[in-house]
Amino acid sequence: MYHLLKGLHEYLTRKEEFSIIIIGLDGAGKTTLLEKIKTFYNDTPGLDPSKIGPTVGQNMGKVSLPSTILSFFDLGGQRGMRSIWHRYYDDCHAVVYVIDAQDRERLGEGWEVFDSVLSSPRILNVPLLLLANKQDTSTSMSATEIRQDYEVWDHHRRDSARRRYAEEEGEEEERKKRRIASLEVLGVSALEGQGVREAVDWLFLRVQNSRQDLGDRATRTGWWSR
Ligand SMILES: Nc1nc2c(ncn2[C@@H]2O[C@H](COP(=O)(O)OP(=O)(O)O)[C@@H](O)[C@H]2O)c(=O)[nH]1
Ligand SMILES: [Mg+2]
Repeated sequence: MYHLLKGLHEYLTRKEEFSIIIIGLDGAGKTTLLEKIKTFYNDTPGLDPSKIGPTVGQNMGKVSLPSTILSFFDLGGQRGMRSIWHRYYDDCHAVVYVIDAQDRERLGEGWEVFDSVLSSPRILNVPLLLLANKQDTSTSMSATEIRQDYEVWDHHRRDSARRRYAEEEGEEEERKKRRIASLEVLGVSALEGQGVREAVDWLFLRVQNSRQDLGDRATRTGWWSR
């Protein structure tokens, strides 16, 4: 009887788990963001920013919210590591792309990598959040400026592709355009925490809402939680 009741209790109080990947160029602030999320939501605080070195492989952090667990995977952003991002695409429920809003010199490189993420059909219907990080610095671009910068960059890319191949845009481009139009861009400071709760709230709501669309993704247990 005890086991039956225990089982029933576990079943009724079980939390749904969603996996969220945090990607972006190296130095964008992904690990600092993950550690800040841990500090805000968990009893044990995350690492102090002064203790964070370049990420080799992945870092993981779980956050427990009402009826939901969000598992964040911070993936290394160096060139060599970007090639493994796609392995996480099939099992993730949301994607966070972090951009360093202060580093104007690397914005183009950041957009190229962002563009390749947007082009991946496997995360086409997964909520995507663009974070303009380092808002605490006086020289950073705002979320609105970051969105505009990406739109201008994307416009140039499409223009030059059209000129080079002299052809009409295909279905993939149309999909990408729709995705960009509905893209959420938020300004944050991973270091000081400004905007971080809003970003987690957005993710929480979006993974709940897109649960039906994603169907089996939500109920399937990812290989990482085995
Ligand atoms: N000023 C400022 N610096 C940040 C912020 N987030 C990260 N950094 C700094 O940017 C550098 C790279 O951060 P890290 O989290 O290791 O980036 P990652 O390679 O994307 O994981 C470190 O020196 C961080 O302290 C932020 O919001 N504001
Ligand atoms: Mg890192």
